[in-house]
Amino acid sequence: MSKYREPILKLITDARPNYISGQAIAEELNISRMTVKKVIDQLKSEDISIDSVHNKGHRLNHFPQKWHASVIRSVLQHQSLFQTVYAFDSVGSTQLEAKHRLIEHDESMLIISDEQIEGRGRFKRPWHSSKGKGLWMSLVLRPSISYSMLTTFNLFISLAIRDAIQEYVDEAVKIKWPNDIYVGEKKICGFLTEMVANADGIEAVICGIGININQDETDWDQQTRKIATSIKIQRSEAITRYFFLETLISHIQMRYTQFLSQPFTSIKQEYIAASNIWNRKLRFTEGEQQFYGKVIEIDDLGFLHVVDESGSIHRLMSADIEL
Ligand code: BT5
Repeated sequence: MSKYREPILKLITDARPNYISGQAIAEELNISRMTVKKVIDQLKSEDISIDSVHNKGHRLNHFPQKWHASVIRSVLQHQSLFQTVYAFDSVGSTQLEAKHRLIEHDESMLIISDEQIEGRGRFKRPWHSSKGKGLWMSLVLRPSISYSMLTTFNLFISLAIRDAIQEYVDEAVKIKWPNDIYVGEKKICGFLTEMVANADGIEAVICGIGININQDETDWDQQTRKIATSIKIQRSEAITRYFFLETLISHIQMRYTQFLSQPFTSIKQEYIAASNIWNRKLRFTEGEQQFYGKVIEIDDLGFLHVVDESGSIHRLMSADIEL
């Protein structure tokens, strides 16, 4: 594969919706027009639809079906959340890929894949990651913060994800504390945050996000069908994943900046209004312990206060909640 594949695809995506001439690409990259033509022919033989017109040049007709790092870089060129993008056709899990890359890199990264063979939720539960249908990604961030500050990270990020999905879905999108996003009684997104620390403090925060985008119910087994929904199911039409990614990253960037500079109390009312855990009896699992109860409040540090059936109060930092 030519080393000019990525830069040429980025230049063509940057020029969208206009054409860019072969001459302009050749000059920009200091290569021959013949090389440009060869690489563009190669791109066209993949899933990339490029319109080439004599005297005008080349134009990206529509976004590819698959993730391409250079197209992502072009679409997200104004963000400052991460420096490096890795896009894969298939991986075990983007979380694992992220962890492997931590050793070689010390910058922030976006790692995304069309498919995960072994996508994982919390406690190693399987995460259904059908090929080309969802958004399976891990964000590696490098905040200079203390351990104690990290407890509110999920709360800020969940608002970002909720807001992004809400831009695409009419029905109310809600947060199920601490790390699920729901539409009605069905889960549209799950995410998890892992921390890598050394003696000096937090080395990296790896946030793995799974969002169901273009799945139909038939993409899932009977069990998952009962509990999951997707943006396509909600809208009755598929969407362009690149546009959704752009929306999501801009919300995450905004909330991440907030997280670094403001306490949870600054978003607490917004968070409460966006949550679906109020005024209902829920089943809680925290470690070995299981009980039914009702949420009384979420405190200023993001802990959940729950009263169980015997009247005892539990203060939870994390738990599994069944609606
Ligand atoms: C989560 O775990 O909800 C976190 C999921 C994080 C997935 C992302 S994808 C990118 C990155 N790479 C990874 O390997 N993981 C992250 P948890 O709260 O444990 O929920 C898991 C449960 O959700 C499963 O036991 C199923 O019941 C359900 N589930 C599995 N796949 C689903 C899907 N696609 N949509 C909705 N629910 C699903």
